[in-house]
Amino acid sequence: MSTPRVAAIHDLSGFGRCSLTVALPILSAMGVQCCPLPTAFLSTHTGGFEGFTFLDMTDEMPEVARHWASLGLRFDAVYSGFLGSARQIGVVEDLIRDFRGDGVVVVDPVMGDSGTVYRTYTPEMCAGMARLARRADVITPNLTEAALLLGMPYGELPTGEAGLRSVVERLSLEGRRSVVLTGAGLEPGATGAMCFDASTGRTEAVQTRRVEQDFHGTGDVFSSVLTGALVRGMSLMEAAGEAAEFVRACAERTAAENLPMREGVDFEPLLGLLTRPASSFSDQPPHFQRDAD
Ligand code: PXL
Repeated sequence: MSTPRVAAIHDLSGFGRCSLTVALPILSAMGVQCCPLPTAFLSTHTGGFEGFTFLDMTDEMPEVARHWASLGLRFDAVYSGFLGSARQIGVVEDLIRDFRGDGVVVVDPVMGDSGTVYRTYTPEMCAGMARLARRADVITPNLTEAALLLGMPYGELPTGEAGLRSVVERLSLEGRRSVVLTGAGLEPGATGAMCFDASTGRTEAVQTRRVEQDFHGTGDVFSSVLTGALVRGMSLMEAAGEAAEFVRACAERTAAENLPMREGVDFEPLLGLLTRPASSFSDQPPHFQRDAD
């Protein structure tokens, strides 16, 4: 199998582990080539830091797309996340049209968390994100983003297993789009995702132990593992299970270390969990060079 290739359309934040600084190492560890297309360059992410810089890359993005098209590039997935301007919605729609081919389109409709919209997101951007999400094969909203996509107040989102099932089914565009709703716990002490798989028409939950502390960027970690697993041929449910377990392992480790929430999860030492041993890439036994006697 040739190395799968993903176009990753997210911001690059210098400090605070999210978006591209998460997607690049995770996809690489999974044996997937990650081609970054930054939507903005920030000194840090916008959650919990004051005075961050923000360089909007909107004008550069169509130029990158033009060059990629001239090279005849194709991607096994187009994977988008945090966007830097309302105008980028149209740019990403064009990118999806031009590069989706037979690949999968994963849109993480990044807009907010814990009932609050992120600082740089305007109502126009949120409306645009809902439009962009219509082009996706798979969307990965958290509960806040699900409420925004459904146009309902966060506090009125249905809860419990039946409620969460109804949310993903309503978000599925009558069964045409897969939905992985993150941060969906079915009982105290559990968390995970409620998933609607458009290829089977089934709704199922994946659950794991909940780490009580929240960390920045876990949605990006989750969606990056999910995208890598999908392009490596896993089913949606298997991919969601991998993503949920990796996020849990990262959050457990980070909670034990008492790191500040805004620094994200300390995932780097755990990247090996996503990598198959090098020997599994070969049917030859390892060859050792011996010194001549
Ligand atoms: O993790 C989502 C995210 C991505 N990128 C930037 C952010 C956030 C959330 O705050 O600020 C720049």
